[in-house]
Amino acid sequence: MSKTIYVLNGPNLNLLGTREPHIYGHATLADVEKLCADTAKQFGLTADCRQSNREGELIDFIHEARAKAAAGIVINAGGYSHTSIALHDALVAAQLPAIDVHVSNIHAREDFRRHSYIARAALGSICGFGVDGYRLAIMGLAARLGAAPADEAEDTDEGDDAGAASAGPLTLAIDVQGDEAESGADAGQSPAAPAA
Ligand code: DHK
Repeated sequence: MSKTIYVLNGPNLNLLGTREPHIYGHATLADVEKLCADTAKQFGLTADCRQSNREGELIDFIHEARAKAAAGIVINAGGYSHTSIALHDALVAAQLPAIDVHVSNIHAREDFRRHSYIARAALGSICGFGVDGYRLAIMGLAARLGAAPADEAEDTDEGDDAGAASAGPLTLAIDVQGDEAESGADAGQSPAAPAA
């Protein structure tokens, strides 16, 4: 299995840190990409981070993830989340576990932000946790993939692994996934299956 997670950011997310900081916070896209790389590394995974302001290029990234049989996709499609049937279709075609991420709480904002085409093609959605949502998305994917935290798997005490993700939530995520018979997490759906 590939150990690469594609982390895709859509339009205007290159402006993170300076764009409406009261909504999107002060962390930059570079901060987000480092957070993703550090979190993925904790699970023995690699984050391949891309950003584009163009819908077609985002679709090409999803096709690339499909062609390379990536482990999964974390995607914040920005404004395209609310408009793009083409991105939805690309994710369905990819048949990879995908997580729909939004920095802001899209349900507490304008009505037009409340619907996400991406969410319909995703394993799950995370919004409202600021850029920490990317970390939570990777943790969720790792749990679904059965990827153990590197410090548990290798029992090492590496100083540089003491990044944003702490042992407690990681352990919880793995425990939840391990209890899937009761939680219904695999209730007959493929990982990328749209919600009913
Ligand atoms: C980012 C955007 O650019 C908006 O168009 C979405 C999303 C919300 C976010 O919260 O990350 O509506």
